[in-house]
Amino acid sequence: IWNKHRVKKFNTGDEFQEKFISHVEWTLARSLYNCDDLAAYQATSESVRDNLVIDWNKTQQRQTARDSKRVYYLSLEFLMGRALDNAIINMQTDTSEKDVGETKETLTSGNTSREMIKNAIGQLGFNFEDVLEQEPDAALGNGGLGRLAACFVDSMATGDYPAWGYGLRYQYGIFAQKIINGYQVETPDYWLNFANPWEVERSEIQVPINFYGYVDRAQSGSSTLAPVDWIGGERVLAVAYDMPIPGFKTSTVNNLRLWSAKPTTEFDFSKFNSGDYKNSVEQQQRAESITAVLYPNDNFEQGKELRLKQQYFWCAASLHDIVRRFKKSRRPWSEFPDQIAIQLNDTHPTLAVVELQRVLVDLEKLDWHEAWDIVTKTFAYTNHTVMQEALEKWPIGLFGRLLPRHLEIIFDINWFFLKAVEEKFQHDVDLLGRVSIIEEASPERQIRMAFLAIVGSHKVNGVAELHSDLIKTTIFQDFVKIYGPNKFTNVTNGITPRRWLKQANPKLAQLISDTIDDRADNYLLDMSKLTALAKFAEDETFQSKWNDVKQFNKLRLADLIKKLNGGVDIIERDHIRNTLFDIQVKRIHEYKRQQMNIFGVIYRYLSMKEMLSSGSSIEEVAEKYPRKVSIFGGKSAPGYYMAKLIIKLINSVGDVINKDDEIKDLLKVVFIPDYNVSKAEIIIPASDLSEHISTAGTEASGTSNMKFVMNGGLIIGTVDGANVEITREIGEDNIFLFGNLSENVDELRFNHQYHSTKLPESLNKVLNVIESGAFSPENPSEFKALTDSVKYHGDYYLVSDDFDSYVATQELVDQVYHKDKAAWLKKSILSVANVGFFSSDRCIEEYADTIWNAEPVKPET
Ligand code: 26Q
Repeated sequence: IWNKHRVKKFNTGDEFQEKFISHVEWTLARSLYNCDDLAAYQATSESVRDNLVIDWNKTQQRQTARDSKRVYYLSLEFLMGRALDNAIINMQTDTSEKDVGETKETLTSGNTSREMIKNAIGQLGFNFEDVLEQEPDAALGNGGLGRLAACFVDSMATGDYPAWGYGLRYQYGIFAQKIINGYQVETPDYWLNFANPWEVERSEIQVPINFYGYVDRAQSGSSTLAPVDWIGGERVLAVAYDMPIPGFKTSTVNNLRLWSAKPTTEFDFSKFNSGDYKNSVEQQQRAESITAVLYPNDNFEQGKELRLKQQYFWCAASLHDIVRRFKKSRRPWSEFPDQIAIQLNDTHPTLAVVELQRVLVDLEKLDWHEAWDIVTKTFAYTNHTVMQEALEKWPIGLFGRLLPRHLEIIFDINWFFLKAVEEKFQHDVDLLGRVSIIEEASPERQIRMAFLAIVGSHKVNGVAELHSDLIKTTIFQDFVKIYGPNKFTNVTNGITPRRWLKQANPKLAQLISDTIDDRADNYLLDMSKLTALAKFAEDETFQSKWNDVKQFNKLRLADLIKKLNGGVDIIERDHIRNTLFDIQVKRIHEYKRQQMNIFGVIYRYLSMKEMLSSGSSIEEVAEKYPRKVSIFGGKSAPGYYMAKLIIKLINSVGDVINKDDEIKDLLKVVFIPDYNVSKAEIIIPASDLSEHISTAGTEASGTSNMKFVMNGGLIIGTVDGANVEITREIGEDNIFLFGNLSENVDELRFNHQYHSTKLPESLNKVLNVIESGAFSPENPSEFKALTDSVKYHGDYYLVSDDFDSYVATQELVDQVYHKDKAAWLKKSILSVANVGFFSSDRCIEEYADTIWNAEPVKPET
């Protein structure tokens, strides 16, 4: 009977419409007469989801039946963005050729899934793009690390890996940014305001999680390593919410499981009986605060108890789930690491290491060493930063109160680790203190989570070559000595070309598939196919088509900017074709040096004004400083004073420059509020030039650099993070590098500290003008903290050391862009031709081969 009534996928435009209407009428309980864009979005999503659900169930069945090694990606952040368009694109199921001319309206005709649904929705009276626009971003992340996790789950599904993501279902994702009087103002992200068609609540999967309480040694007697009981003092439930993760051109649909906190059904009867009903209920409700909000810090750690609670809640629930699934296989514990690989996305999930040890020793009664062997073979750790302020440390007082048993286990782990180190390096007296997981700090000892993650893992990787080298020679140097160099490895980051090329830039994707004769978009799975573009790099007709695509995307961004600016154009539309779009969008951070960018803009502006006042004509000015718009976007952590001041400075400079008629629209400054994934999809394809200008050695990898290159934008950048490998892949003629190298950073910083270094004349001029109040007449000292940082506080980010080479390189950019458009287009085409390495598919394959030892589970064809 089950077979007779089997649910069916829609496969044609007609069948889609039937589903759509049934969802409008039944699921949404609406009629066609009050079906607005939002309802159309919901009905479309429900319909597409129905197709996914069928494959999702099959995938889980298949992976269970095959019983091969599974991968779990633990990340506190998944910056997914929108799901609908991605799901539709990934629905392309086969590799058949697209019919040119006549579009076959079925899902099996290759490239047409998107067009098919677009047409079907059009016939129902809706505009496809408007419908897609209704979806709020799933913004459960801060920036690079969270978006990386999102690209990874996409690639893991696409590569048919049996892999799940585990994270938290925050009620509020990263805050929405408003700009009021030039200042960032944070407002809550109400992403769950309307029903979310992309999640399934698994209300039957509820894991009890304990906090606080005490350790009861009754069962262990005096022996230290024996199992003990942890009697928790507070208990909440973790409820699973699942999101389907479809692969591209495969029926594999993986799972992203996000945990949500809710009160237990147990009731505090002592309070209740004492008549304190209200208080008792209120305390229970507080459980929900654990998953209420994402911490909005990027690359900065703050030792807050609620954050630690989030981490444990999530690690304990995920591990419980993983162990439960393993136990169903009835295999011996020794096979756990053969069946399971767990990847730690930074140190945020390091408690999972401790929790697994606790489960094995205290609950499953394994011998300590046997358990520890299983643990270390299971986990691997990815580091994303070398910056001290981002390294997680927990004061043992706070930690021990919340997780008393885990603190004991950490001390034991540390004891065995140090003992082994001592045996091996008897002569090195300082070593033990340097590598101890417990830092002897005042006022209190702290747990160094990165060291715990290293000790608890069999592999540690950085995210770009330079970064992986740096961690081996700086923060983890001693551990290389202890474990040997093979424990430390590199996996250079990547991005998914489905979202960042096909979805964000349909025009370029179309031009590529036409040009390399790949109508079924197989290049999105094998990016080496893009090298076939190289032979058109100097072809005039092709260059002109390439340029038309860029022009289209620049207009699309100009439309967005106009909309955000209350319907008023900032960019001169008639001149867009010869306006250089210079873009820096990413989290605002001193190390990313948006301040250097805006100082450079000010310098350009002052130079233009000087030319004019010393008698040059506007044509002469335009010759030297051709048309350009500087576009910024990004959020500051709410408590990060300097970053917020940088935002204000950018907006204030924009206010002055944008209304200066004397320079005749030759220069504009735009700050796009509320930069997020869906805005990135519009912004990135529109760039001629993007800025990746971090102080050398500070940006672990960067991933937007890859996104810009994949969309035909050129880069101005420092020799930092993945810029190094981008240069190697696309060729040094095709990137504008400048600035000091990471090996000189320490010395330069030392000089600033101990000798009075002289500012370059150019930068001095800029800082003086800022201090004069030119951009803040009502408060001339408004930006003092920014100018003082360079002048008097050691210029930690080396703006003064890189400024002149930055300005000179910008002038070189102008000359190539405006004097030799063919050369520019050639660089752009060659960049895309050679960007293939940066597909996250390559990256996931490297993790699978060198760290997880996991194989794909292919759907039967
Ligand atoms: C830690 C403790 C408490 C609260 C917050 C945090 C926290 C949150 C987010 C610490 C760090 C982050 C995010 C870090 C991050 O995004 N790093 C970036 O990772 C990218 C992917 O590997 C790299 O490309 C970037 O270079 C790196 O900055």
